[in-house]
Amino acid sequence: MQLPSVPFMAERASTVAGQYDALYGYIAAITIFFSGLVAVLIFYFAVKFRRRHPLEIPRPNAGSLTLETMWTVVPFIIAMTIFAWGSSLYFTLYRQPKEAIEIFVVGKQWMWKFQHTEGQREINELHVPVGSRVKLTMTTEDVIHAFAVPAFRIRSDVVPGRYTYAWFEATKTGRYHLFCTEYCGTNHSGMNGFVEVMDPTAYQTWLAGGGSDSPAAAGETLFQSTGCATCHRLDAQGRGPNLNGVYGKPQQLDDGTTVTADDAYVRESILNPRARTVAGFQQIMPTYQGQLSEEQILQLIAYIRSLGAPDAGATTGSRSQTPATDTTTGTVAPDSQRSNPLSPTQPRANANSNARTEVNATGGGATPARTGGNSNQ
Ligand code: HEC
Ligand SMILES: [Cu+2]
Repeated sequence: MQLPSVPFMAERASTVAGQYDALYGYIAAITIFFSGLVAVLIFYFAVKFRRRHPLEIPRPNAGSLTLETMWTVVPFIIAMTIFAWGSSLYFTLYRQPKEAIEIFVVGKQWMWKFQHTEGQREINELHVPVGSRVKLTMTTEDVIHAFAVPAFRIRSDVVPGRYTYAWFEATKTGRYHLFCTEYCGTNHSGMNGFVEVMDPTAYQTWLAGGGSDSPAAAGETLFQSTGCATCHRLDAQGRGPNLNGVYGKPQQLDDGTTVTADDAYVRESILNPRARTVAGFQQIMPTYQGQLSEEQILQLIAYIRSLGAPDAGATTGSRSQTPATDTTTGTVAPDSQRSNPLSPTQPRANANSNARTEVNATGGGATPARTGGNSNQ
């Protein structure tokens, strides 16, 4: 269905934009209808039931079961349609597709840094192809930010010490505003930029136009240079577990539980290795808290992910076009989108201390790091 375009509203340039606006329009229409109805009835009743005589006494009102049932059942049904429609759209928006172009996003007072799987890096400018799904893995070096592209109808908080995700599929080439939509200090209003949606061939040309190491390759270099490789050898001889094929798989811990080695788990292993210990190993891994930037941690994750992954080529190398099957509405494990599926307190505490040092170092002033109350998650 083609929706009318509304003045002052952002363009619709993604696959979800139309659905989003339809729901929004539905809720707005209900609100306008009932507000109008109440306003009209106020006047109508005021006239109809006005006091006509100084001594008039109104007739007693015995109530009406029919009326009462109606004003209970009708709003209930309306509220449930909003709920059902809203949750189905919510799952479309917040379940991440399995097959997508992956981009790392790091927010920082006051800029957005992007890194593509091929290695291209950009600041406040994001190039993507039209007609492909793009998945953003986001975190921040300092305070809470929020990443929003109104034309795509996406918005997600970006929280220190956590990974949050967003995805979109652009439907029109063009240049679209991106914003930080969470007050994050003095220059918050300047923390914006553009998403440049290109046609696929232009995008390929752009990608080919130089760039540094891919995140996975940069991660491999870091893995050697920061000494991870001395313990994590790719044979059984190391003092740490062999990380081959670990990513995405359940890990047996020494307390008998298992966890899935997702982004949050690998991040925690690096910054807070004592939080969880792999069964059969000693707690000898040092913490890398304060020694690695958020981008470096993302690079290490990309490298660990590429190790022995069955589809390593697909996740770290080639760009996948929109898959034929709809992976956004299937049975995608929601684990990776839960805000912090593993340990709700540990990583955040670490990240906060990180944020403080970062802020002092840059002399940044206001850092209203909001805690808790993350309405998006
Ligand atoms: C001194 C040796 C040592 C160094 C250096 C070291 N690790 Fe570890 N690492 C370990 C040990 C031992 C474990 C298992 C015990 C635990 O979980 O704490 C481990 C666990 C891990 C795990 C979880 C593995 C699993 O199977 O679930 C990851 C991921 C990891 N390390 C990544 C890194 C990265 C990345 C670096 C470098 C930034 C690094 N390690 C440096 C010894 C080390
Ligand atoms: Cu911001």
